[in-house]
Amino acid sequence: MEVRTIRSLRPNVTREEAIQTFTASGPASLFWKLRSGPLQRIADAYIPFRIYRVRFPMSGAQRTHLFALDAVDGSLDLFEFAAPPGDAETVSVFTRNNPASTLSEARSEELLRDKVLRVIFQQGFFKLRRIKLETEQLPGEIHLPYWLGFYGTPEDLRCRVLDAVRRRIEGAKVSALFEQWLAIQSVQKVEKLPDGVELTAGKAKVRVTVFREGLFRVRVAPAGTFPKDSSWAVIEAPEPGAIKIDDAKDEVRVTSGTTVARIKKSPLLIDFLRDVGDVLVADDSDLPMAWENGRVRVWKKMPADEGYYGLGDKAGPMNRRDRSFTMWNTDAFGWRESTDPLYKTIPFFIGLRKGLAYGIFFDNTWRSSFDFGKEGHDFYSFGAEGGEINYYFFGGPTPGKIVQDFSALVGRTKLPPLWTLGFQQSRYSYEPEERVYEVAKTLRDKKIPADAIYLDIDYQDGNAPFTVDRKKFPTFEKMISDLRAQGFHTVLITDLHIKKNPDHGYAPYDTGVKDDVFLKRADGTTYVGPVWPGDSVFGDFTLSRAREWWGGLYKNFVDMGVAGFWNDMNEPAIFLTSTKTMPPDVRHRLDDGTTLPHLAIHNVFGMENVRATSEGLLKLRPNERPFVLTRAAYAGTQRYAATWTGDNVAVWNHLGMSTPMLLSMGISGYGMVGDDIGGFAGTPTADLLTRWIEAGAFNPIYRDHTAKGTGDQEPWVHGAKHEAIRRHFIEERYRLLPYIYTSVEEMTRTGIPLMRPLLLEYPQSPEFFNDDSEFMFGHDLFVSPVTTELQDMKVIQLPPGAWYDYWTGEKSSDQELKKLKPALDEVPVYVRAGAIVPRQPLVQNTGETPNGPLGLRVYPGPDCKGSLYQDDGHTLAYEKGEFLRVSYSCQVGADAIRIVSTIEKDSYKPWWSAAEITVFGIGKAPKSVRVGDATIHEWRFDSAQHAVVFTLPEAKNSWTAELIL
Ligand code: MIG
Repeated sequence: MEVRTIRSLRPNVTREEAIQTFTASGPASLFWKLRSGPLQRIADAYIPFRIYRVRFPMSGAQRTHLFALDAVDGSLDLFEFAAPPGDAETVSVFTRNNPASTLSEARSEELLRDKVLRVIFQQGFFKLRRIKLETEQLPGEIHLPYWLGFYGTPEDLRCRVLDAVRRRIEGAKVSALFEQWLAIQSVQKVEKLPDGVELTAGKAKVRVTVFREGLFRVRVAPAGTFPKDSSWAVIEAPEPGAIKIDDAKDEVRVTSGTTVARIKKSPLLIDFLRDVGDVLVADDSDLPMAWENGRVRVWKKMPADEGYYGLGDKAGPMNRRDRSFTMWNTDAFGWRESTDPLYKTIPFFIGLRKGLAYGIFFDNTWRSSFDFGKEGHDFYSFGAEGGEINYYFFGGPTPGKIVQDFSALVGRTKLPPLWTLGFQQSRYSYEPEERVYEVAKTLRDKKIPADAIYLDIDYQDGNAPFTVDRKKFPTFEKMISDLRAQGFHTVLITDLHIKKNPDHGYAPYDTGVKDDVFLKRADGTTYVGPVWPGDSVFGDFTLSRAREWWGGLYKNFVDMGVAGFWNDMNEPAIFLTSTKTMPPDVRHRLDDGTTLPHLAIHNVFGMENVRATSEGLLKLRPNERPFVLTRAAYAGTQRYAATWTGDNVAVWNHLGMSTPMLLSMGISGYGMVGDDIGGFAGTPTADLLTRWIEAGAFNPIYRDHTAKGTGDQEPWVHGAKHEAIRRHFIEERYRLLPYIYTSVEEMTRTGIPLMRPLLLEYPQSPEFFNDDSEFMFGHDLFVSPVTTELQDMKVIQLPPGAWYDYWTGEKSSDQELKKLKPALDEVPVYVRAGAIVPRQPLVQNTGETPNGPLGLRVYPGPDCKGSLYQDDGHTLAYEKGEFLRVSYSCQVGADAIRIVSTIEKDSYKPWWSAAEITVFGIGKAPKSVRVGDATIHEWRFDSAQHAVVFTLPEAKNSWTAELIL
């Protein structure tokens, strides 16, 4: 029999129905009976709680699994004993709401139950007065296919087990809780606005307006009054352009460009369509928009073939379908696939079917949630615990256009300093001073290129931000300038918590008190919370003057020549409290004199913190590009800071998870992103660190970082063989910098990230939509990092078109299936036929002038082109037009290949004047090589690489070269 998932939020189910469905649900003698809290008002809720022994046929191992019904979203969740009960074992919990790390050990089933209960209830979803737990060991033994025991990430495992269980449980019919949602009613009145329509439905008003062509906005005021319009994310002003409104009896249509909003009147339902008729997304007629007690929610139909991509740093597969997520910025040490929420809130996603794409940005900063099919199979939903129904709809039509439009709406990454694209070395913590010098020297002695060294919290005096521990760092200023002289940029951590340290001449505290910029509670007292320095106070970052105060704190470090700053813990993370953050009665002040509760500001607090840092640095060094690294973010934070994915773990699975997470960040507008190379928690094995350094060479931010107490993790730690491989990939990164920097500059103008999921480049090829392990690095490189220690065959399906092997130059045929066993020193990388890739001679850091010609690798193919952007790499002179831009193209004829270089802008003098050109895919030596009108003789044919190589001594002006075949 079928396990019915629940429309728990469906407005029209009665309490009686609910209870009935539940009691009819088969062998439900195991349950938790929940009463009280928000649930008691509605219905008694039962959570079936069942234990199964699962046998894995291949190993013969038995495991005990426990399935529970999650009363929040009505899903089945799996709790797994990793070893048979009785032993000292690990318990893994795969559920939506439980940070798995809180359940790391349990010795018996009793303990497990106890812990599960505690964890679920600690999440604050239920406030229980009484829990009744009845248990019975079910005799059932489920046989699951062998792969469950061996392959697959926990998230995979979870999905598959759930599937298996859904198919096997007899008579189980589950249903859960119903809240009294008030659904929107029928439209009584339609008013035309200059940019759209305002609809009256009962007491509620709904505005459907056009923001930009093909970009709509929906706002709902349940009681009929729209609050003041404001957003932390949106930076564009509306420019609706031409719109068309058709008000018919049953529906109103608002058309902008080729996108139509169709509002059905009874009840009010909003659909978005292409003007040719394709429905992009439609409200579910059983589930109109609704609200309850301050909460708001929107449901949409979920076609069987639609996937959902985006949502920022959510873990697990890029396609969010069949999962649900919470947005509540959280310090999530040692997160895994199932951990949610994580550090960031980017409430934006793309819905994608073959040939049809749209985007939705739910601009609501409260704790919000997105459910893509856990609640029901044919609808999805999003909503928040407070605030407005306020979402933007992007009509696309392509995923690329949606990413462009979304990133324009919330702001794009600013051009970063070039050094931040180099290799960065970090750990928690390099101390004392001698160790920092030693790490820097070793990198240089071993000729491992690097640009940055990070100092984590231990350089500070008692962990108080903006101080220096002079015992460990007696000549701190000299160290910074010595490092600088060796080509290292120093990045200092400066967390947002200010030590509560009155009467000690601690300026950050004293000036903050004097300026009244610290956060207060509802009763007017300053909020004090324990973090690294002990009792701490916090800037009220939603106030301009608090941001200015904070920005000014950087003066001393900036004067010392510190290059960049790292704002950690800004979720905000608070110790010794079960919520891990500030209490809800903290009041955030706004410039207009009003305040907002923490629940409304929590998710943007980190963003306003790094905004203060970035704006402060710009003020202190007006002609330098700031570099700030943040952990927490809301949509749009890329305007102020780069980011990383927080505290990952030094295990293979995390290396695998890094790709879909970084890709998801990229399509969520956040392109300057990396993860802790090698893993933060734990110590990587030699092979793992090597593979991670290989993969990281093709990530936007390339930073090796690890936790306190772990083994050393610098590239040289595992002996000569590993060191050589790692050096090789770091060197390749540096050789590719002209291509990388050009792609990053493109990202600042278009929002298209450096690291791109295949769906962005191939939206007509659904077979690539869910590719979580491969990606495009820039427009032309296809990268397939090795993220497993298994020696299995790696099968790579190349995307449409012909490709060249990046390492050997060998050309593959169209749509070739590659079957490879990459050795430890190999990463499959392919170049699109039709690419021209600029490169440079090796340097040890980006401050070093490359010695030699610009490299141009030409890969003949259709639509053959490339470009190069260069500037001084660190000032804002580029904003005044001081840059070089060159575009390249090639035409492939039957008996000639022509390569053209066109200078588009030459207001910056690059380091090169010569260019070395390598043309791949040439079967035999050409008859001649011509540059302009002249035939040249200095060229060579590389028969192994099927390439012709020649140098243009003067390549700074536009030129044309031709291979006569
Ligand atoms: O609670 O500053 O994610 O990168 O090394 C730990 C010490 C605080 C967490 C960050 C990590 C950093 C560490 N921090």
